[in-house]
Amino acid sequence: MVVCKTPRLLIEPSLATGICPGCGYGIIKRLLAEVLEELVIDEEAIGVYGIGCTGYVTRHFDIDWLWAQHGRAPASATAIKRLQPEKIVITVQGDGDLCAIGCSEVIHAAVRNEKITVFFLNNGIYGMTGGQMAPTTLPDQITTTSPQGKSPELAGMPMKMTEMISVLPVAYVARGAIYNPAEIRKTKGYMKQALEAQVNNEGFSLVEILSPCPTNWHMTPVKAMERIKNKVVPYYPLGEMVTKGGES
Ligand SMILES: Cc1ncc(C[n+]2csc(CCOP(=O)(O)OP(=O)(O)O)c2C)c(N)n1
Ligand SMILES: [Mg+2]
Repeated sequence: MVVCKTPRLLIEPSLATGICPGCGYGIIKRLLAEVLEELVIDEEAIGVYGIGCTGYVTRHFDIDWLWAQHGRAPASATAIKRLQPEKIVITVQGDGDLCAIGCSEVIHAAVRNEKITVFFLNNGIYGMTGGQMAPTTLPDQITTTSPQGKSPELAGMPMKMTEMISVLPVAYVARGAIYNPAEIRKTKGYMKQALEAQVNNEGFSLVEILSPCPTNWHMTPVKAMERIKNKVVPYYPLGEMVTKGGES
C-alpha cells in the first residue's frame, strides 16, 4: 500500500486553497512543503512572496512569510538571509512579478550570488488580475491586452529570464514542468537541489516551474497541461542549466 502523507507544513482545510480548478500552484505548493520537510529544513525556512496568485502558495503554509511588492522579493530575501544566515530563505514569484514589474531585483540578487533560493512560477500571464500579457506570453497567444494574439514585433519574443540568470556566477539554475508525474518528480528533484545549494552555502539558486492557468488560457485543465508540453516547452526547454556553481 502506498501511504501518501500530507506534509506537516500544509495546514489548510482542502477547500481553502484559493486557487482555480486546474491551477498548477497546488502541485507546486505540495512539492515545496515536501522538499522542505524531506531536507529537514522546514523549521529554518522563511519565505518571501510577490503580488499575484503566488500568494495562494503561502496560504496555510506553516512557515514565516513576508509579502514584498512586485519583484522586490529577492531584495527582501537578501536582507533576511544576511541578517539570519542560518535560515533557509526562499522566494515564490510569478512571471509578471519576476520578469516584468520587478525585473531588476532578481538579476542583481543573482549578480551578487546571494545565498537565497528563488522559485519562479511561470504561467505566461498576469493570472490574478485577469490574464494580461506578460513578457513570458507566447507569440500569437490571446490575452486580455493582446486580443489579436501577442505580436513579437510589438511586444518581443518570450523572455528567458532563467537562461539570462544561468550565465551569471550562481550556484544552481533549472527549469521544470508539472504536466505529468514524471515531470513533477523531476521538478521536485530540481527544487531539492536548489535548496541543497543554499544549505551548502554555495550561493544563489533558482528553479523556474512552467505552470498552467486554465482560467486565463480559457482551456480545460487537461488541455492546459497538454499546451505546456506541446506549445510552452518548445520555447522554454526543461532541465538543469547550472549545477554546483557552473560545473555542468
Ligand atoms: C505594485 C503593484 N502593481 C500592480 C499590481 C496589480 N497586480 C496584482 S497581481 C498582478 C499580476 C501578477 O502576475 P504574476 O506575477 O505572473 O502572478 P500570477 O497571478 O500569474 O501568479 C498585478 C499586475 C499590484 N497589486 N501591485
Ligand atoms: Mg503569471
